[in-house]
Amino acid sequence: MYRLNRVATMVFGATLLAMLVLGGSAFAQEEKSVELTPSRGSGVSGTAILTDVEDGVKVELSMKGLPEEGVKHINHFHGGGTCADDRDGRTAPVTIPLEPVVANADGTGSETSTVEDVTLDKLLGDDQHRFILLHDKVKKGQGVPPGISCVDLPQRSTNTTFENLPTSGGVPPLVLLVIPLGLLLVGTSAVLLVLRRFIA
Ligand SMILES: [Cu+2]
Repeated sequence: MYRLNRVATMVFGATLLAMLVLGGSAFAQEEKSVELTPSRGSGVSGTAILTDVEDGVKVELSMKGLPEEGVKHINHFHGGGTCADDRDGRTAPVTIPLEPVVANADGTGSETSTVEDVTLDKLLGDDQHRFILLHDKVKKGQGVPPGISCVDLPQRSTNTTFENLPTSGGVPPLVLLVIPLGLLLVGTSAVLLVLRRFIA
């Protein structure tokens, strides 16, 4: 009786710990990498890595092929359109500004921003088409300069009216981990409870 209780406690404890560790790391590692491609013949391309962090989503932009050293390139999330629209001259509005990218001598440039109070799921799964757009050099009196590099963000939500992008991820990995571990926990506890009653 005493031993069985101890075993039950240990199994329960170990399973709980595994759930926390696996669940926690799955959350921390949730990230999405997308490639920006040149617009308007700019030759400017790059990578954006979006990562779920504690207070929001971290956005790391790494560009190459920037034409002029020291030039500051503003860039944003835009919502309600696509890169194709922008390339056709119909640019959807800015929804989230990011830190500017400043060009190095070799044409590279990067920035890191944290979009607060949002999750990757929400950013990718909301009911708006979002894209990241990097703009040309700001000139006085010109307003927002044209986009020179762009990427459409994948949308993984199914409960929206926008259906022209295939849903990719399905159930998030965290849920996939927690469900079997939860079942294991419940199952083990139940077996041990029955065993305990049976022996006692
Ligand atoms: Cu913009």
